[in-house]
Amino acid sequence: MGFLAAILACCLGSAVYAAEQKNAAPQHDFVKVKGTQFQKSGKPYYIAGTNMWYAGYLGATAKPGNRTRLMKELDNLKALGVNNLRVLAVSEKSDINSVVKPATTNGFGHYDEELLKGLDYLLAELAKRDMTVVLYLNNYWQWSGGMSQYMSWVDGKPMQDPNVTKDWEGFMARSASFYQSAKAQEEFRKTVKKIITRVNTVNGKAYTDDATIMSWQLANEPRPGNNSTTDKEKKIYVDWINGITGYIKELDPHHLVSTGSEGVMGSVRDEKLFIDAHSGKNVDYLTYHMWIRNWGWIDKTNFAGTWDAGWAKGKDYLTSHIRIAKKIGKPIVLEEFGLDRDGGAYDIKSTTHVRDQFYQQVFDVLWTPMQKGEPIAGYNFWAWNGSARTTRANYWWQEGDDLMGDPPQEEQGMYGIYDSDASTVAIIKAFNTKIQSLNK
Ligand code: IFL
Repeated sequence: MGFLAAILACCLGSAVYAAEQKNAAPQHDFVKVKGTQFQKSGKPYYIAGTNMWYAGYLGATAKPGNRTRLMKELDNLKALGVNNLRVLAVSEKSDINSVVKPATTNGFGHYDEELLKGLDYLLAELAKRDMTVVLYLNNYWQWSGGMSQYMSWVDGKPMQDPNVTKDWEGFMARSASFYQSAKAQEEFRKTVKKIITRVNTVNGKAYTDDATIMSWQLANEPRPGNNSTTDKEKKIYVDWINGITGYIKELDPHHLVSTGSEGVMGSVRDEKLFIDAHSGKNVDYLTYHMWIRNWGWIDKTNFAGTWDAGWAKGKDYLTSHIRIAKKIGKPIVLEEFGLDRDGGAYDIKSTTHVRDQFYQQVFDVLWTPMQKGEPIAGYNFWAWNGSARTTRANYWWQEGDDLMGDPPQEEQGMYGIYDSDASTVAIIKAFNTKIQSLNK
């Protein structure tokens, strides 16, 4: 204990001081941005990560919690060299089919404490394994309620399931109306505050002091609107990002803040908008996602015939965003990408030859700039299904089923990696070993 600390201990009372010391993470343990890279404990910190949106759910004591499974999954991921998870922090209750049930928030101000304790448990278990987590606080898509459920609570109109209506344009406009709703923003800020200022019931740490949290993320894939987004709506979106990131930094100045954006494709294909959305002083790094099949660049029923042209676009998307990050002078993380099993099958027994090739090619593209110290700071694949299994003949999730990386708005087994997908897992492990060699 230094001289100043000794005086403090004397003046504050040693018990209080000791408690504060226990809770306060030393500054250098937080993941920080240095130039266009991350650092942790004074060393480079490249992300070798996965998406596991449901990891907090598994931490709950009662169903859908499954702590035994959670620990097994974390051990498996650790053994694969995974050092970071991207996880949903909070969900909103909705009655439509494609939304996960139960939810953290059951109407404005009504939180499910058991699910929040699940998040506490997850953080405590990640800390034991020296892993970090990106926690997103909302969702542009419906599978966790998200922005459109906020709007339903605001105006009382029922949430529309775009899986049923097929009106994705209408759905996106509804989600984006969230940015303009004073009531939705007021309630969102309350929830953000509730989560960020929480004290972990498992290990006693204030979330604000917990270096296990790498970043607060505004939402999963926030977009400015649908394909008819106006300039005015683009400005509203950028203003929203600047406002809410500033609010988060006021609550918690130590943690990084990110948007969860898909990149230019999630910015109505407007590169300037993507740049504007990530140039604010409280956005610490850029995020992007690469969805080669969702965006129609390849056809899952004709991989052979569409691969070359589709992959050319994918590769360009990967590298062009690293250039954008360089221009802005911040790190960037490829925090989602994935591909179907062969032929677009969902069955766990189907092959994954093209997916394996795709993962390898993505990793090869990332590795060269990583080695050169360019702004690409890591990746999270989408997603970890681990030991989850579906018994549904139609592959659609129902309440009570195993939770897996494929969320309830999509067929179970579509993009997620099972622990039995040995060839894909081996490719991931090999790349993670290379990445970890940089973290020294
Ligand atoms: O499941 C989807 C998820 O909502 C997302 N991006 C794409 C995933 C696969 O379609 O964030």
